[in-house]
Amino acid sequence: MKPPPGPFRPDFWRSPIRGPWMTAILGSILLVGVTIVSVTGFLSHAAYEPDFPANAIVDAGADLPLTFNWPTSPSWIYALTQGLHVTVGLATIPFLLAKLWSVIPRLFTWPPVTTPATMIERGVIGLLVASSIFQFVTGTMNAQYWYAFGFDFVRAHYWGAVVFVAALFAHLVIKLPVARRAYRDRGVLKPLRDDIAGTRPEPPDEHGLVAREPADPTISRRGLLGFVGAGSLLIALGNAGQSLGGPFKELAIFAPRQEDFPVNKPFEIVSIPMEAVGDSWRLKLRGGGEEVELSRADLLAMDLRTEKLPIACVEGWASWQTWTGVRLRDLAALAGVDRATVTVESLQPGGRFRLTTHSADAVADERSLLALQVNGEDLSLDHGFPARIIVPGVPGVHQTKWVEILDFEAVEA
Ligand SMILES: Nc1nc2c(c(=O)[nH]1)N[C@H]1C(S)=C(S)[C@@H](COP(=O)(O)O)O[C@H]1N2
Ligand SMILES: [Mo]
Repeated sequence: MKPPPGPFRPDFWRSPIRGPWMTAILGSILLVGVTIVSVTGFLSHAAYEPDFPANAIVDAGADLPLTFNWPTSPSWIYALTQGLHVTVGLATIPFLLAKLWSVIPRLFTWPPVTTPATMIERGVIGLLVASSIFQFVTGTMNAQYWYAFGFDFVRAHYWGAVVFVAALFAHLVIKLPVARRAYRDRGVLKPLRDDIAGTRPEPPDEHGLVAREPADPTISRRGLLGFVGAGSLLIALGNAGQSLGGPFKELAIFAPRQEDFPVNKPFEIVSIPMEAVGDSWRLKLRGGGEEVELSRADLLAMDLRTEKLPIACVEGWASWQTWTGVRLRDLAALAGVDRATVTVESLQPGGRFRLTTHSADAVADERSLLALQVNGEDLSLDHGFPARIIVPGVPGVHQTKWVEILDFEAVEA
């Protein structure tokens, strides 16, 4: 069957550096990147547990598969895992594009399928390409605060990841022998020694990657990898600072949040009436016996603690501030319970973050605060006045602002 004209003709693709070795080396680098991104992504899911308030970081959820009590130490654990997820994710994009470039003639194979085996192989590739593009596009959009999708990002990105990992696994099983052969025949790094003048096409292959009628080289293989690697490094350097915080923030020229202490959701958009945060505000403690009500003055008269702790947002930024407030475990004791989880309810009338549950370990951690002040001053309305949660190590989504109710639930010690 004669292929249609254009890219379906094998002589259309002429790059002299396409071939199994080129694809293998790009795939190997990509594999390192997507492994880091996948592991940290699933960890983030376990830490975030988006099904508030049935939140898997509470002990009650610990018997579900893939859930565990996310640790509170070190306090920067989530800033690290999520910083890696976002930064490595973004820095992997140039390698993803280069890898797709290296195999693009395969997209136009004619006829598209010949045997049931090629049908399966191409189905796997289709899923892999579609899910990786979906993951990288939605992830980048989310980290850039561009919520243009008409679907729930958290769920879609999670299920996209499940499809991606499954397709990647199948792809590895199918393609590992091809990569190994390319490395065995060409050497793992040997082709990087050639300059442009010494760059020769790989020998003809049965996969159709090597050009039938190669053009003269305009870039060496190491030139291509250097170019892609430099792009990747630039993206990494321009973003990593947002997760490192402090002086490194200055370097985060590509990050959407340039300020030292970002506001995730400003007070004015969460529809909390001004009266609710005025003098009549009372914190309600539940769980033991009768409900306990405390004013801000009551709280400020308690044993106050000051801790320097980060807010680490799922979207990649982290911000270290010095918080002052009352320990959650002191409030649990006031409510009349000892070891307990706490479900936090915000004054915010709607939205995903109005309810959060923290594990008993988080409540017991002496650094976990109901914060009243930050950096020596009263919290601003945007940062959660009259009171907010600050728990070390957890994602920012659990650092509930404008707290109204702390509902403790005793657990077996
Ligand atoms: N009630 C409420 N609390 C909230 C949020 C929210 O939307 N509503 N956003 C959370 C998220 S996603 C983050 S990252 C932090 C950001 O805190 P900041 O605005 O003080 O920096 O607040 C958390 N607490
Ligand atoms: Mo966040």
